[in-house]
Amino acid sequence: MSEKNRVGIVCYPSSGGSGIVATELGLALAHRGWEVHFITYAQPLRLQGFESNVFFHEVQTDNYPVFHHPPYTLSLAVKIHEVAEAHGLDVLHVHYAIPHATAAYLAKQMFLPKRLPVVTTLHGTDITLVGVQPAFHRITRFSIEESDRVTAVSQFLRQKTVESFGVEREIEVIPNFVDPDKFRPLDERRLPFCANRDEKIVVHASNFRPVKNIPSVIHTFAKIREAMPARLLLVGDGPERYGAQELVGQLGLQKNVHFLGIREGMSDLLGCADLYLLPSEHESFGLSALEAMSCGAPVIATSRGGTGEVVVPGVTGYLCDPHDIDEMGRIAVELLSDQERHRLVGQAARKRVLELFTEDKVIAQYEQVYRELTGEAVRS
Ligand code: GMT
Repeated sequence: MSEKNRVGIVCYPSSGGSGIVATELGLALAHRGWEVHFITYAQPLRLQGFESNVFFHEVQTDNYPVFHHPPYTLSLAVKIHEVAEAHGLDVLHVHYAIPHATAAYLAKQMFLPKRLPVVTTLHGTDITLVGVQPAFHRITRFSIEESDRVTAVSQFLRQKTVESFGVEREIEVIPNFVDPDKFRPLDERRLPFCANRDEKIVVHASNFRPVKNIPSVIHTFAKIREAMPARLLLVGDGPERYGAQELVGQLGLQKNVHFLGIREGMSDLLGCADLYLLPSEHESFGLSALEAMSCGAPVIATSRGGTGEVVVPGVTGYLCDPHDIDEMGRIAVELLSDQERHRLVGQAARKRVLELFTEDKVIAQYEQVYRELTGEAVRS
């Protein structure tokens, strides 16, 4: 490749799944020779250290007494325009519709008559919880319609977008992915600092929002704890954390539940998990469950949403009503008590990841979208 392909990536930098997918995508593209420009308000969580071909452009916004809120969308549009102009972006890929697809539209108009092709990836709550609100519905629909290409992380989310917004344009499904060399089963079971050898390790990671239904994680763990020695490791932080701590106290589980906060290095932690719990109210894909599966850890996930496209129930994991604690507790205890069954489910989970959701397979799909969109501009 004589000259590099250049992509701008807009995402939320926090621990949510959309930011993680966007960051891992950018890093993978950089490893394939792309020049990657992250544009967001803080350094993305998984963007650690210095990588060649990777640049981070911080969006700063100013406030003024007449504004009730700092106008982030406008500052983002300005930064996108600035980066596109200075670095000659071939394509701009925004993750999470609100307000990123809208800022992209503005930047694209400002860039005329030069071309700035925009790909929007829908991740889940941007459609199911935020975009559908009356205050955002019209602009979400408009921004989706105006993007040059739109992808969604599951068939479920594609369908939801069509139903909720009546959009008629094509939406392509490109699933979440993992690097299976990074997220892999450990050769030898390493115990997290806090656990004893006879204890089962149960893990949940999220942004602790109501949609994650943390009480079901804790109640299911309580069922497991009644049957065997076990620890629950909770990774992440968010508005439900205090409530979760209170519930842990009420159930007398303080010694068995650890709140680890927002962490990098999930691959190491998931490598020692015996079980991963994701009983969300709904989940458009469930990236963290995929990462656990890649590590060979069986998952019990919500049956609501797109998780059925990730987990084959009873084979590579389990899908349950997220409020059916008895059912989740029963499945967890049976699985954790049956070493052979546990091994088979973990192996099947890893196999499914290798077949369908590896970084190589999925990045190639995004590159194909960029190529189709830009014609000659993006080189193979
Ligand atoms: O729910 C989260 O963890 C955050 C949210 C986000 O947008 O940052 O995650 C959504 O995007 C992930 C990556 O595509 C998906 O794997 C999650 O399923 C999705 N969350 C929901 O649908 C609730």
